[in-house]
Amino acid sequence: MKKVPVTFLFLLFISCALCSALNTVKVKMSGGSRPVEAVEGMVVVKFKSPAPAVQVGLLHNSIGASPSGTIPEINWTAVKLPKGMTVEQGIEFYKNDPLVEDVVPNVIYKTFSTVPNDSFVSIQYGLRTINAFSAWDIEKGFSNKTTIAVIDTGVYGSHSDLYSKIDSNSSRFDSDGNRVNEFPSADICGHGTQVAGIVAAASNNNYGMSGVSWGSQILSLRVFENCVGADEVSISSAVVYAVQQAGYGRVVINLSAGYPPDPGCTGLASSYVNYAVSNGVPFIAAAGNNEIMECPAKLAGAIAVGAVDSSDNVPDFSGKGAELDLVAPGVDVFTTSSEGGFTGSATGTSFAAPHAAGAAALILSALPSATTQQVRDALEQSAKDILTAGKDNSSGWGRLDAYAALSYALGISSSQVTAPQAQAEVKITAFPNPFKPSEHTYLLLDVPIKFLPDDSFKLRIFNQEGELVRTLKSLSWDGKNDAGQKAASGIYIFLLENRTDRAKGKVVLIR
Ligand SMILES: [Ca+2]
Ligand SMILES: [Ca+2]
Repeated sequence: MKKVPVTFLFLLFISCALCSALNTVKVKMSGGSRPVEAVEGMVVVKFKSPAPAVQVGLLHNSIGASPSGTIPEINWTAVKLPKGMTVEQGIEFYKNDPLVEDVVPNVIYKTFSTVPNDSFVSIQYGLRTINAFSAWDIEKGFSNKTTIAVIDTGVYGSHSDLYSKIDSNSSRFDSDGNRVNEFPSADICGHGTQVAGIVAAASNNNYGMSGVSWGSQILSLRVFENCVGADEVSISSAVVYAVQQAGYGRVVINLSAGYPPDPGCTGLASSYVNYAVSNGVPFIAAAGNNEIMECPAKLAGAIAVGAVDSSDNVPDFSGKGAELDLVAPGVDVFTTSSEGGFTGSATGTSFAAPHAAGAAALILSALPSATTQQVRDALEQSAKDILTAGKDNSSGWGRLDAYAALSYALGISSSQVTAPQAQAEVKITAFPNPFKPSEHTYLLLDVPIKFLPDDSFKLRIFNQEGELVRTLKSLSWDGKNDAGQKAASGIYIFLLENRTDRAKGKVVLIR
């Protein structure tokens, strides 16, 4: 029983985005220069050892307070204060009693990663996957101006989470290469709007989602006349236009479209890619959804991006081959939709590439003099190696890590900051144990706090035969398998992992 309140607190933070937040107050600490944020109506007391339980109980009773949980290993007791008593008054009361060694407010911890206030950030798995929260501690994209050219079906420019980000030079191009200014921009098929949200939706604006690069402008260059296809001339014109505009700062091109090479990519494709790259514009191209490397991603100058899902698995459809440079989230990605809302099902390498384009823009914002080769090296060399060791045809150099890429570009040894430390295994306890789903709705895990600031963690539950039963992103289990069926009675082993640590525990399930 003793640890339950603490566990519950963590669960509220982690798996319950819609639950009401803790009531907190600012508490002025004696000797402190500014107030600290703490839980309202609660103090945490350390009693002198040995403090007779009866006397301690009488002390609580004398003001109508009640203990709400203890942490016996370190000898602290959380105390719920009577209604109307402030935290300062509670501290004053306990501090002066001879039974008490120390008393503190229940201070609120904040994570050390950058967490924007956009309401859907918690379900944007792609941001966690690419380590965006840590990347934003280094660069949010405001240090130097950058523009991401979204060469696509257009962008729905009136979207509440995009309109402030759309550049007024946004344009459409016809098949003769003629440009028409199109501002506010419009999206004829919905695809470009989904790409645009991923690269640079308005971020930390208390609304909707967050883009990878908070500071980048979006230049919508619509090359699709209809939903069927876009022609290479209009694409070439759009590329040249994006490269030539002054006042954009450093430009990154994202092209989430292409065609199968037959026999190879056209000379025109080679020309426009080389033009962009030789003029300092990284050219990010989706690898394609037909298992092969499509054009222009196949070209050496393009940075070709394939897809992974939330578990770093490469889907069958993702373009594969020796020319693949890296992979990024591209299955069920959450992003802006051209109906004005959001979608959680954007799937395809189209939505992987913009994660890399956003990361490239962060690098250029931090390092505006970086060459396109330096941007490429940073993205590739810092990618998390997955599948077979080293570069491979299904995942290229590995899965995008925006934080590691920035660290690499800035010359901070990424091994210093991101490499997992020796994976010391920690034991975690489950409550209740045995777990009877007929009586207890959920099994709760009591985990070390180091797992919590960074919600890259994954919980996997195995049966005694070592078969994976359930994969979860929360610290509670309802006793069902991934298919939603009730797990049978038996011993289950759970394994909790984040980027640097792992913890293990056991529970008995009784039906
Ligand atoms: Ca937003
Ligand atoms: Ca690999």
